[in-house]
Amino acid sequence: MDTKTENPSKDGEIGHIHLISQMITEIGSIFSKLGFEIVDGPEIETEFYNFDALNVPADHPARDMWDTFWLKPKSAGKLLRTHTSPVQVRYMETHKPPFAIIAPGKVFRYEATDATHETQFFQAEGLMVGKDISLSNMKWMLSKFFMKFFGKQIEIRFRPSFFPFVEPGVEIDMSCFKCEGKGCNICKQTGWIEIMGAGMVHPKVLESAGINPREWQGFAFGVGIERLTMLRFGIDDVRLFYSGDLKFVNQF
Ligand code: 2U9
Repeated sequence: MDTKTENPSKDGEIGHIHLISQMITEIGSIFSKLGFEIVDGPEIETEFYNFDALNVPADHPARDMWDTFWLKPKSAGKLLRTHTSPVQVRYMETHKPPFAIIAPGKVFRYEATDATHETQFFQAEGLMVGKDISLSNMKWMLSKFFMKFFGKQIEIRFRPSFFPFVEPGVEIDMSCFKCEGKGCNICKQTGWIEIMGAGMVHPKVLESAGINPREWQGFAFGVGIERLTMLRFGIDDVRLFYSGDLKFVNQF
């Protein structure tokens, strides 16, 4: 063997793409085929893009929905984004409707970790703005997404909910992909699984990004990528993704 040209770094096993990265790619590809453009933006954001532009005023109790990491000094108004919505606000400011975008990305919440909460996690948020867009358009779109992601027909249902940036706001349940509604341990015997939040974009949010809400409407939704992945693969603790345990990572 010619020892001079031997490359020890080529020996042994090579790594592979982390499960969450695989899922981000897959989610992006499903929505691309549905006509959505994939967009991204900064992880350090301003209070304006993360909160004010989304109809979450300072000193309003709604802000308490997001436990925020502020950069010092807090008075400078910089933070780690608590959702990827600011990406979509920036997009709306610079693009004319109609459009459909999906913003996957890392978000941060200043809260205690447990089996279903991490201080850093990934979200995908979608936004479609056009003429006469309604919640039925969203229901069709999301049903297609779930069918492709879980590989089978899935029913979805809406329950009324509140998020400051949408009106009306809904919480979305999917029919249990495991028992198909009969009741099992995954859906806690209900046949339904809470999976995402969504709604019609609040007129104030469109307006603050320079879009006339009397002319254009839009739906928006947000989903946790780890949560989707845990359901699909039957993973019971979100902390496993980032534990660095190769016995876990190498299964996917
Ligand atoms: C714009 C306007 C509206 C995005 C939305 C939710 C409801 C929601 C959560 C799901 C689980 C966050 O990851 S999570 O904790 N999200 O419930 N997200 S409506 O609404 C938008 C986004 C952008 C401009």
